[in-house]
Amino acid sequence: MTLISSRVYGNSAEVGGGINVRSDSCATLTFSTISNNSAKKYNGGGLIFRGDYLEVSDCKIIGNTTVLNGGGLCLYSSGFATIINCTLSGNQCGESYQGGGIYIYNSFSEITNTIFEGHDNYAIYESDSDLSNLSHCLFFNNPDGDSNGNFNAATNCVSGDPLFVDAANGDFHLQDGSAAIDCGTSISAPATDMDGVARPVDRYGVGYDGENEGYDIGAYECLFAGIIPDAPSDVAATSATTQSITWGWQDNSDNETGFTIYFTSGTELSWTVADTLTTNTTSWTTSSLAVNTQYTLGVRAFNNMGARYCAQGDGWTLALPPVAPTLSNPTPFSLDVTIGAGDGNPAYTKYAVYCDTMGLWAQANGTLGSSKVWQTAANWGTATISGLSGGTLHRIAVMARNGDGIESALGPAAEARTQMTLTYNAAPCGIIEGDAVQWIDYGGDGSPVTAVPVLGNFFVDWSDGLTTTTRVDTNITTNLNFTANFNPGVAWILCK
Ligand SMILES: [Ca+2]
Ligand SMILES: [Ca+2]
Ligand SMILES: [Ca+2]
Repeated sequence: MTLISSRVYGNSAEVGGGINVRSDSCATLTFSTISNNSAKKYNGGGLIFRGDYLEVSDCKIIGNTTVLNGGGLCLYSSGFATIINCTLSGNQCGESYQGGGIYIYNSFSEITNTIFEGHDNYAIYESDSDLSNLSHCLFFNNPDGDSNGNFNAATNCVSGDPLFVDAANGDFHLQDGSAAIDCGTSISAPATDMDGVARPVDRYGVGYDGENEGYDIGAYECLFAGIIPDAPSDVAATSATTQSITWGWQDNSDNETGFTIYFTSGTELSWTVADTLTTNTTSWTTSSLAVNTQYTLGVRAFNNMGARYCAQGDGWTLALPPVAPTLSNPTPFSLDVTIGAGDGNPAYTKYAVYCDTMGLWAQANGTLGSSKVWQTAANWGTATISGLSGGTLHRIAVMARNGDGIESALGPAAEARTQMTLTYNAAPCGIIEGDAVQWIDYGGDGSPVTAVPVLGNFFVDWSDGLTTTTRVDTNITTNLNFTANFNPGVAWILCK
């Protein structure tokens, strides 16, 4: 089951007042509110989970009730549940039962970056020991205790007023000064909050400060509108050479002190500051880069109050034009092509092979076509390009493209001549002894052939006027075709 941007409100059932996820099931809930549901006979006011895998993120679970255990949620003999960046408030279990917010029985769970406010009989109650991890959660106003302590780990949790904007009327956004601000972890945190606001917004001097810090606990990230600069957007490479990339972005703030630049190869942004730029800067160039390589740029706008998330974009340097290929093994209709080594491009660079004389591109199977086919040099290997005209000096060149699909110029062409065909035919009443069809390199010599008449007939001449029965053609520079003629002798009628 997947529940996105939904509201489950005011339902009742014997078990699992709002949602009942039964065994052998999985469920994902995000951007959703489960409120004012009630379980009239058993566990799980808002939701009971007895399946294999549950993920609840960026959700509000508010004011649900049950007569037994788990006012908000009940995890009951289930597989694994992960609950992250949720806000639980005012859920209630039955009197003399446990877990106003969450009740966990014989289940594994990971509960992170979540607010528990206004629950009695423990905000979280785990009936077993050491099956669940609890970290970076906020507890406030849970009179019987935050948890019964049976957690495998409970780390980095905080106490304090979340300062909801207006909980009584269902507004669980955080106000400036909330104890939830910047006390969450970035690990596994959803990229946006329940409103779709990108995390994190780091308020300097509050909670965790620094790069990739400032994640709030709960379903909402506190925005500090007008205080902390809005993040830039549209980070992208605007131009590139084989060794440099110029980046651009949109400056969305009018209150920034400057921009912090992060730069790395690959797509995983390493949180190392590469540069700091002044107000209203919208471009940055970096050089001395590797050829045909992907890089990522991150940009944060900051002032003395803080910074929002890091906007990111990636781009590629260009591929170098290839060197000339190596041509070998000519036949009258094909050449073998090997892409030249040492052009300076990385091995994952893709190439297309162009036959200048035919005006066509090599296809993956070696035939020629009008469209480019891109493969690495290793994938091309030694490709036999067929469909070439015989006895022709062919020019073959190679083009490279980078990982972003930007093509280089064609490299220099290599030249090689396809072979010539030397063909000997016999007119009626005779045969050819020797190789009647010969493939000859340009300027090469053929092997001897002899015109032999059928018994009772006589050899006359070859079609080029030669009268010796045996001939050897030499210094072949074009396709040649000769026919041996025989006389109409006694047996002519028979053999015709
Ligand atoms: Ca902070
Ligand atoms: Ca924050
Ligand atoms: Ca600005």
